[in-house]
Amino acid sequence: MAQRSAAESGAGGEYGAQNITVLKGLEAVRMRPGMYIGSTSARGLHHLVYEVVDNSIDEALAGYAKRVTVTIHPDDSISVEDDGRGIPVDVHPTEGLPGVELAMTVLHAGGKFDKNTYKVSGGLHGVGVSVVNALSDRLKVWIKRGGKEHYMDFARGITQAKLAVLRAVPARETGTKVWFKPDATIFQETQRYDWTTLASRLRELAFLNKGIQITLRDERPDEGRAEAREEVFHAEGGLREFVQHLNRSRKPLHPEVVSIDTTRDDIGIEVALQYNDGYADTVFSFVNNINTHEGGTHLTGFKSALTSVINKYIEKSSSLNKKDRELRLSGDDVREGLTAVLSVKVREPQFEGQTKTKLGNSEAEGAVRSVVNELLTQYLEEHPKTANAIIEKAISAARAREAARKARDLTRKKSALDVAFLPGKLADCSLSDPSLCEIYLVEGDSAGGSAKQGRKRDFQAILPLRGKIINVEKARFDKVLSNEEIRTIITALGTGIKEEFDIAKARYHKVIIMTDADVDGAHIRTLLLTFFFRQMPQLIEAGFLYIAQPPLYRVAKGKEEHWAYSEGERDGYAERLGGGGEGRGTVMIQRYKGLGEMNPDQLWRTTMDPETRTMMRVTMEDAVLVDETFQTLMGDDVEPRRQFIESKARFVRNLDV
Ligand code: 0RA
Repeated sequence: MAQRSAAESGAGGEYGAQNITVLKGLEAVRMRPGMYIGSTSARGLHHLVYEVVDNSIDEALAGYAKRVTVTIHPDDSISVEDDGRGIPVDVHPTEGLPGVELAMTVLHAGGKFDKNTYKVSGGLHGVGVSVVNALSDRLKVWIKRGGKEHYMDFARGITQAKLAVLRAVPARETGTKVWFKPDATIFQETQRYDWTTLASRLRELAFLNKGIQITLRDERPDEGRAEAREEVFHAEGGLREFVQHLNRSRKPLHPEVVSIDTTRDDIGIEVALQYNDGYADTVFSFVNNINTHEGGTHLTGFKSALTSVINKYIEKSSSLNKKDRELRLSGDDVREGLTAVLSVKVREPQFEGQTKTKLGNSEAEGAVRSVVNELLTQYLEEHPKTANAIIEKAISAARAREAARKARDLTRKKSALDVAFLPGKLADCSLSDPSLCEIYLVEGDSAGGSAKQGRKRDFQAILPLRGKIINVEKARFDKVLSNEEIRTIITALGTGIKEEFDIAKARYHKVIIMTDADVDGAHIRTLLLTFFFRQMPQLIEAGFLYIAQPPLYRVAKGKEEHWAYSEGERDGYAERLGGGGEGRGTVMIQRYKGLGEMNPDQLWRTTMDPETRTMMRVTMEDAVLVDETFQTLMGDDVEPRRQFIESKARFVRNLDV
């Protein structure tokens, strides 16, 4: 409602029928922003930038723009500038408004005035820059085109200044600059842009779209830094460089990155891969620059072709003995130690799945499969050294798995993960509806004891973890499975694992990691997150994984007590209690190093009571960033890990509240 009255009184004069339609459209965006940008949390705030950047990337992919610059201004407003053709400014023959005004005020107007341009952005983004306009307190656009600089101004989606020419410029100077300030009444949770989040997405875009130069500037003042922070992302090597970057702290098994870049059936297909000496499989897939966390047809095509090509190569290898030649490798075998990026560009992507990040287009499967089949076969034939390194790795993976299979009594292994054999230390809840139930994975017996006493036993289960949790980044799957704590967790969750994983069998819809607020706690939390990220990503995708937030301090005076979750909060409470001067007694500040220091009632009130607790939900929003984080944390380099753990709180970046 507020926007309508603003429109009526706003500059710009008469409003005809078409303007009312426009207002209704943008009003809908302001009423239900989540429908258009997913959420109004930090994630949605950053989405605004990606939306505007996507338009510039499209202009670059069409062959016109070479540079994109994103600037974070001191007030957390953003500008995105490119050197493309400039958004059209001529008046649309039927709509009666300049192209730029249509783009900024009509939902999905993006390609309307330029049907021939091949637009790749879509799906999660691609809702159109008008959505950014609707959700910005203010948005301004400058366009250099046809020897003139044009300007328009909007407030909450409503035109404030009609298109005007500011000045003459040399005709060869063209481009678009969009500046916007997100509306704080919409983005109530946070208005602050995170450098690392933006940098990681822009770096990814530079890898995915070779040749484009993307600059990120941060003009916000920072202690000890006079100059604006700036980083330029630019990858002439595209996906090859992406894979090198992902493998930078891993040991590659062959020097060159294998890559494919071609078009089939109107689908652009790019693949790059390189094996390393680790055990994890790190395969990222993208469709039109969007990370397809849930995979889809393109990924299926890639995986099946990879398995088939490697099996065929082994079959034909005269250098192998007969026994090896007859091996049949599984998908897991051929993906052990694999780092790969698959990027496809599809004209009309169909996104499916829970988070709409799964490609549904059936034609993509066959196109990717046949391209990878042909070109990877050819590559291996032409590069026997690389081929040998790859098949050696895959054969050793298959051998290890087979040996482990034989050594283990299969039926016993199965029953050990069966819910009928629930671990004795699990204090289960009494309700049986999983959607109501939650399980706390608690570090240590003493905290486990407090949690058991403090919990509501009808819906809260407690699983104390006391042994060492294996680092899944450094061990093969069967070794991971032999880890006592991991088996206990899998059994308690009831979902099974790997091929047998079934989210429908989850016994709890909230799995809550609760560890101490110290270095050891951060380490255990990281080990658990790594396990879930690598072995049960579906649990994270379903939104079932959480991190408990126990308080760091108790600030009390007399009968009044407060729980502080940061030093700032602690000081705030201390000042309030101390400054009042009226109450008797002194202000007591107690620091909680471990959960075990809280009594059961305190643990319940501060950390476990659904009415009052704060928890962080773990998301897969940026799997690439998460992968990097885990590499830093779990890889062989000790120093970055030490630094990282000591600055514990950084972890929060990968988590959504
Ligand atoms: C459609 C047509 C043309 C340019 C653009 C869109 C365009 C949009 C954006 C958004 C940000 N930067 C942009 N750069 C270009 C040009 C059509 C023509 O010149 O014939």
